[in-house]
Amino acid sequence: MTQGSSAGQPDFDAVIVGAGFAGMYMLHRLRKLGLSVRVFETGDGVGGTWYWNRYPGARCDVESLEYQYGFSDEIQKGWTWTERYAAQPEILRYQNYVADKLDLRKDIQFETRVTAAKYDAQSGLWTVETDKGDRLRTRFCVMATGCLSAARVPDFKGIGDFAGKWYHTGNWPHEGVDFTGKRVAVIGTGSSGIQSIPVIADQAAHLTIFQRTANFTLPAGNKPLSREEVARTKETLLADRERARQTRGGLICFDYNEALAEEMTPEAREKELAARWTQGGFAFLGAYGDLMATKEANDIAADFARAQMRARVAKPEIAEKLMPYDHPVGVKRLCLDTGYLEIFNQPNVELVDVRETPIERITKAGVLCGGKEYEADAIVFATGFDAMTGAILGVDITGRDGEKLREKWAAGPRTYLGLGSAGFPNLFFITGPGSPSVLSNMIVSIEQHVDWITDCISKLTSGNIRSIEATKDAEDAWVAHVNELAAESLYPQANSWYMGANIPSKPQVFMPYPGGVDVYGQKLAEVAAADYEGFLLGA
Ligand code: N01
Repeated sequence: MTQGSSAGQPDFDAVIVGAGFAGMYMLHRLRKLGLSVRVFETGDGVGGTWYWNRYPGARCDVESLEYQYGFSDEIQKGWTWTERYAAQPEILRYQNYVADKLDLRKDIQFETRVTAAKYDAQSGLWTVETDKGDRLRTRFCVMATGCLSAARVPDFKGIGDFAGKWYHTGNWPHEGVDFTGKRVAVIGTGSSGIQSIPVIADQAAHLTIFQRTANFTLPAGNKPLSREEVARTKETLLADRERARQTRGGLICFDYNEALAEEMTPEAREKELAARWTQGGFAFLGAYGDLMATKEANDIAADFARAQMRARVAKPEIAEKLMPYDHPVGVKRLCLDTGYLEIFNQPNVELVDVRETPIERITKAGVLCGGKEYEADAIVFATGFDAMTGAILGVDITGRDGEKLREKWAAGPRTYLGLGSAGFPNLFFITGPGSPSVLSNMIVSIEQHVDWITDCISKLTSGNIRSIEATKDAEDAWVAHVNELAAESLYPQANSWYMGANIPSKPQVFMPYPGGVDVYGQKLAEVAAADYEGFLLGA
């Protein structure tokens, strides 16, 4: 436990909250600057999202060869991915390999949750408190808390009455769960549900799936990577990463077709959609230039996707229930699955549409829905996260004038560039709301932010500048800009976690920046080159 040093003196130059991909790289960069750094991490190991999400079937939906750090040739050359889409255990092993390689753990305090951070304008220091009783001062505070890390179980009545065991996909027991011979209920059919359901269906005696929104899903096409593919990437990764930064999504595994839907013949469109559907992954959303921009263009792709999905389910009435009709394709996170729709052809699998018959409560024996009790020995909540803001606001953050971040963000997050918030000096968010984050390859966006924050802190320390803080004007303009871009897109047409719509009490604001990693990166560079225009530098 660390108790603060004498008044006015920091205990550490920087505190980083979280030891996932973002916190690990931030630690590495700040240490290289010669700063003293302490990382606090709730888990007992590194990994963040990949430490917690150990549910059966958990796998990344970005290809392994792109979902890795791109800052060190030595690190990437020393690691060999085995599958096109890495499973959670392999990603966690990779993160531990990086932690070993960079000797990161000596500066990480595990099993410690940061509970509060308060800025003192006089000393220019943050006081950080933890659930283990630490209380220390730091000059810089970096929230590397992840976008999808605050797991959320909905407020169902009666959970406490349930006689069996229940689990949340985002907080899965480390020892694993054996569902063999059990009656299992899964609530939620987003990415986590769609990945875990086929594995659970293989084990369970009976599986009941409670679906509120049918989702677009396409076969992941996972496969072992060939030696040649891996070897090729080892030669090109650093250049590939540079190219990825110049793309919309931080990915180079596919290109966007710039032609508009109406400029293509129906045959050419069909061919393009089919090729991208077979390729797997997010390539499908780049089949033509206006696929994510106009409803008419999107409808063509959505019809195509539904036809592909329908063909995988034997019974037409079940297939129909699994068809997403209420939102354009791609505006909720597109799901990649391995055998998801086919499991509805199994006799031990039952689908309950909770829009037709809402869940009334959890009972001692299972789930009461539409007046019928579905008995279960175990319930899996694949119900998602308090996304993007949940983990940040989980810490009681108090800024320069005593303002609470929770209050400031009560009507939705307010940041400049997703990096900082006015009134909260020297507080940085990695992939915060207002940045491309969840709409991109997270590793590319994490590196983009960590590099920018490192350069910024380096300039402050070398220039004896005490603090940096977003101005209110720049922040207001940025929030308005993000809202305008979102309004011009199809994103607001879905009740998605991008909009905060999965949490009844959450304000509905589109949170990520939808303008692309390339455009955003350009903006970051311009701001830094213009002496941090839009930020206030304190002497
Ligand atoms: O969570 P989700 P997730 N009653 O919010 C339903 C990333 N990720 O953990 O859509 C009944 O998407 C909810 O219904 P609805 C990825 O970015 C990546 O699956 O709100 N149902 C929905 O079906 C992803 O998008 C990977 O109507 C309720 C589900 O629960 C993000 O994490 C893998 C309900 C929640 O889906 C989150 O995915 C996994 C209620 N009260 C996750 N409340 C990969 O890389 C919620 N639901 C592959």
